[in-house]
Amino acid sequence: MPALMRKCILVLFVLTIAFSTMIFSSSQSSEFAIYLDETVDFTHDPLDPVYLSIADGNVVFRIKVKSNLNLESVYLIVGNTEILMKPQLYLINSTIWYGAIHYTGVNFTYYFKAILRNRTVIWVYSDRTNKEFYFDGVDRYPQIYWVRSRVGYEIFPDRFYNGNPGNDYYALIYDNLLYNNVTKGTPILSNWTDPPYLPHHCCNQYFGGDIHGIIMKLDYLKELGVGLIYLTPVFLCGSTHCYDTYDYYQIHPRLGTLEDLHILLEEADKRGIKVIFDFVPDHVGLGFWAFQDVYINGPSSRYWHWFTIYKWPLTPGNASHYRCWWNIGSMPQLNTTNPEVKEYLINVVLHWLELGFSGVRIDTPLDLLNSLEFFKELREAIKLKFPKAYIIGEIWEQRPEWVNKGPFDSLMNYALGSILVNYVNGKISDASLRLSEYYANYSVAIAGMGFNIISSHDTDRALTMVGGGRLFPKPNPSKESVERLKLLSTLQYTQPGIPVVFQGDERGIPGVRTHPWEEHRYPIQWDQLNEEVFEHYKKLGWLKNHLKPLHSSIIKILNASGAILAYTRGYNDEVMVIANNWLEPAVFELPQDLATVEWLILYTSSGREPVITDREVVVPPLTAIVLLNKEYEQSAFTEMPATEIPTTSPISTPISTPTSPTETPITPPPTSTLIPTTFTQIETEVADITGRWLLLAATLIIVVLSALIAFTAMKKK
Ligand SMILES: [Ca+2]
Repeated sequence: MPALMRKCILVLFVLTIAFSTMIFSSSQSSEFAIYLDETVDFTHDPLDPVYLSIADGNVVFRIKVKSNLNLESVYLIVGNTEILMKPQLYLINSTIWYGAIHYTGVNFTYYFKAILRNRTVIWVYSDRTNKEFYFDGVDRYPQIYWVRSRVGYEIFPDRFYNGNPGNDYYALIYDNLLYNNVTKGTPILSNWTDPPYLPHHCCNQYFGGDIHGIIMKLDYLKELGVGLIYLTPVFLCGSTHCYDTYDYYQIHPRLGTLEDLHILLEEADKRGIKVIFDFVPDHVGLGFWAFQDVYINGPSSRYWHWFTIYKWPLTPGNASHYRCWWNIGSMPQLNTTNPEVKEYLINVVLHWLELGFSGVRIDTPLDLLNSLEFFKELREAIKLKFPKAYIIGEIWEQRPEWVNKGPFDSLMNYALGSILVNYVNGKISDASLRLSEYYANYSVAIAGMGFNIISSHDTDRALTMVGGGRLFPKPNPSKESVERLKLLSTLQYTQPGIPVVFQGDERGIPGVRTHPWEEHRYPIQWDQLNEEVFEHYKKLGWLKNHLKPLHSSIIKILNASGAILAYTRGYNDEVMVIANNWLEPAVFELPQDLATVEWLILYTSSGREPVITDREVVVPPLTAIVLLNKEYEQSAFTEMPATEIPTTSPISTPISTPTSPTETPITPPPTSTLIPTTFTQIETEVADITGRWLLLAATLIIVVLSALIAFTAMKKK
C-alpha cells in the first residue's frame, strides 16, 4: 500500500473518530427551540383568555398545535415543575392541549416542551428576546364560582302558577292595547285551563300567574335541584311577556308587590336558590312614563332626547313616527347614547341587585344604538359594587368577543344547545368536532359560567325539538321522542356551566312556537305530568348538584364520530359521558389512558345498561351514560347519598341538607399530574441517543465511500 494512501486512510479514520465524538457530545441534535412570533404551528397568547384564564381557582393554560406535527406529548414548564398537558379539543387541523396549576395571584414566566412521535423535542418560547411567556398574576376576568354547580330554571310568571287570583285583574288595566292607537283590541283575562285565544295568546291573554305562585312552588323547584331562577320581566309593563316596560322601578301589580318580591328572594335564599332578573334596556312600552311625556308635550318634554322621534304629534303604535325595536310600534327604542338615559338604566340594574337579585339577564343587547360601549360601562358599574353578580347577554350565536374579556359573563348559549339538539336528532355526524370548535372559542373560565339554555319562551319546547310534537289539540309524544329528550338533557346537564330548563320542560310538555299561537307558552297544567321525564330531571339535578367534576370548568372532548359523542369532565377525567344517538347499540373504543380505568355507572338516560370492557363501551340505543372513575368514588361527591353510590337511583333516598353550592374554588389538580423531571430527562436522552446512532451510521457510510473513491483514484494514477 502506497504511503500516500496509508496517510489518506489514517486522516479519514481520525476524522471519523472526531466527528463521532462531536455527534455524541452534542446535546442539540434532536432538540430545537421555536418562537411563537415566527411560527404558525403553535398558538398561545398569555393575554388572550382563550389561552390563559383563571377557572376553578386554577390558572388554565391552553396551546393550539397543528396536527401535522404529530405530537406525542406537551409539557407546561413553570420554574422547575413540568406539567403534563392533555389534549382537550380536536379541531380540523389542530389540537388544543390544556394544563393547569393552582392560582396564587403571583406573577411568573413559563414555556412549553413538545415531544414529537419521532422523539424530537421542541422548546416552545414566546420570542427570541424574552424567550419565556409572562403571566402577571392578575385575574382580569374573575369567574363567578357560585354559578358552576347549579341548575337553572326559567320562569315566565304569567304562565307558571297563580298564587293570588286577587291581583289578576291588574293585567287588563295596563295592557298595551289600551295605549296603542294603531293596533286595536281588548286584552283577555282567562282561567288557567282555558284554551289559547287567538291572536291574543302570545301577548295579551293573561292567565294570572304571579310571584306568590313562584313562592308556592319553591319546594317543587328544590326537588328538581334548581339553584338559580331566571325570572323573565316582572316590572310594570303592557303585555304577558313584559318585555315592554312602563316603569323599571315598579313590580307589576298583576305579578305582586315589592313585599312579595322580598319574600320570594328570602324564601329562595333559604333553599339555596338564587334569582336573576330580566332587564330590557333597548326599548320600553307605550305606557312608559317618559314616552307618555313626549307624546303629550312634544319637543318641550324634558325626555324628548330619550327617544328618536321622527314626527310629532306622534301616534302611539305607529313605528314610522319614532324609532322602534325591530320596527314594532308598541316598543319605542330608548336613545341609549344619551348620557342621562344611560345613567338612568345603569341605576335601575344597581337598584335591583341591591335589593337581592344575584344577577341580570339582558334582553337583546346587540340592538342597542351604542351596544358595546353601553355594556362595558354597565359591567364596570355592576362589578364595582357586586363583583359576584352574574351578567348574561341574550346573544344566540357564538360571539366570544362578548364574553372572553367581558362585558358579559355568559351569553344565552343557544348555540351550544343547537349542536346538542342536532346531534340528538341525528342531523350531524361530527358533533365532537362542533363541540370542540365551540369550546375552542371560549376561555375555560367562560365555559365554566355558561348559561346553557336549549329551550325558552322564545323557542319550541325541548321535547318538541326532538320530535315530541304539539301540545294541541292533545299532546302525544312518542316513546322515542321522550328517549331523545332524556338523552338531550343528560348532555345539557353534563356540560360545564349551568343547565337552564324552561318551565315545564321537566314535565314532558311539548309545544311548538308558531306566532301567534305560541303554544309553548301555554300555562303549566299541574295535574298533568310525565313521571318518567320528571324523575329523570330530578336525577340529573342531583348529579349536577353533587358530582364535583361536573362543577369544574373543564370538558375534554374525546375523539369519536358517527353515533357516538363522548367527553370527560374534571381535571383528572373523573367523569366520562358517552352518548349514542342511533336506534341500535354503538361501540365506543376507549382511548388508551381511559381504558385502564375502572368505571362505575352513575346514570344511564334510557335505563338500559352499557357493556364496558377494558377496551370499549357498548352504548345502548338513544342513551347517554354517565360514568365515574372508581378511584374518585369517595371524593367526587359533595355529599354522599345515604345508600351506596347511586348506580341506579341517586335520589331514591331523601337528601338531608339543602344544596348550597360551594363559593370556594374547587380542588386544584393534584400533584399526580406533575411529572417528575427525571422521567422526561430519560425520555429526552433516549431520543437523543437514537438520533446520534443514526448520524454515526451515516458518517461511516460517507467515510467508506470516500475511501473507495480515493483508492480508485490512486489505482488510476
Ligand atoms: Ca294572580
